[in-house]
Amino acid sequence: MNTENAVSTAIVRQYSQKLIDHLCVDVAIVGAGPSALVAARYLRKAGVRVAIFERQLAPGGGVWGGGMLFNEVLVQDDAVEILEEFGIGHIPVEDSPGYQTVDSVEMAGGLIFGAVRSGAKIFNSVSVEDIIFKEDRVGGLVINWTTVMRLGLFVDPLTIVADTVLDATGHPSVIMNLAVNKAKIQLKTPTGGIMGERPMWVDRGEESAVESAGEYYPGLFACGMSSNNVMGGYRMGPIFGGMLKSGRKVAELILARRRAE
Ligand code: 48H
Repeated sequence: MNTENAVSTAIVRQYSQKLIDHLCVDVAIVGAGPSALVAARYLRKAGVRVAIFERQLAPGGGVWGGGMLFNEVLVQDDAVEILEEFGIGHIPVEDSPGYQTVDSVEMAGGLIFGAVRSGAKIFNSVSVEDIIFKEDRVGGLVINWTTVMRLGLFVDPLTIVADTVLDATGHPSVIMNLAVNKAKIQLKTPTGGIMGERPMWVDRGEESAVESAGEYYPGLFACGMSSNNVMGGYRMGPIFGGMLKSGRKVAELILARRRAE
C-alpha cells in the first residue's frame, strides 16, 4: 500500500469503527459544552457507554471566549474539586473570597481532554437534527453532518440509539424544543413546556443551573444552560461553577435512574 492510501485507509477505517461502536450507546449527549464534558467523564467513570455529538468543529461550547473575549472565567470554591478532577488550574480571587479565576483556554482544553481520556467519544461537526421517539420514550438521536445541514442539502440522516438522551445544547435547549414541538410531549416543568431563560442574576442563575439539571421525560435529561432555560432560570454570565456542578449532578441522576430500571 502506498503512503497516501495508507493514511486515508487508516482514517476511514478507524472513524467508521468508532462510529459503528457508538451507533447504540447508554447515554447520547447533545453538545460538548462544559456541563456535557463533566457529565460524560462522571458517567464513563461509572462504566456507562457515552457518545457526545457536537455541531461545531471545536468542542468546548461557550467556555473558550471567557467574558467578552477576555479569556478568563470564574469558578466558585465549591466547584474546585471538579476542576481538580480534570487537572485544571485555578487562582483565588484576592478581593472576592470564594471565587477562583480559570484560564478559559485551559478550562476548555482540560474538560475536553478529561472527557475523552475517560473514554467518552466526541463526534464533532455532527449536528443533531431530530430525536427518536417510540412508545412514549425518547430513544435516541437523528444526526447529520453540520455541513450538510448548513448548506441546506437534502440528505437523509443516520440514527444513534440510546437508553438516555442528555440535552446539553446550552441556551437554545435544542432537544427539549424538538421534544415539545415535534413529539408534542409535556415536560416535567410547572407549565409542561419550556419556561424560558430570564435575565442576568448571577447568584440565582448559578443555583437554578444546578437545581434544574434532571430528567424531563422518560429517556430525556437536560443540564447546564439548557435545563436552566427549560426551568426559567436566570442567566449568570461568565461564571462556570454552576455548569460544572450541573454536569456532575445530571450524571448522578442518570446513574440513579439506570440503577432503578
Ligand atoms: C449538536 C449542538 C446542537 C445540535 C447546540 O452552550 P454550551 O457551552 O453549554 P453549557 O450549558 O454546558 O454551558 C453554557 C455556558 O457555555 C454558557 O453559555 C453560559 C454559562 N452562559 C451564561 C450567560 O449568561 O450567557 O455548549 C452547548 C454546545 C455548543 O457547543 C453547541 O455547538 C452544541 O451544544 N449544540 N451540538 N447538535 N443540534 N445544538
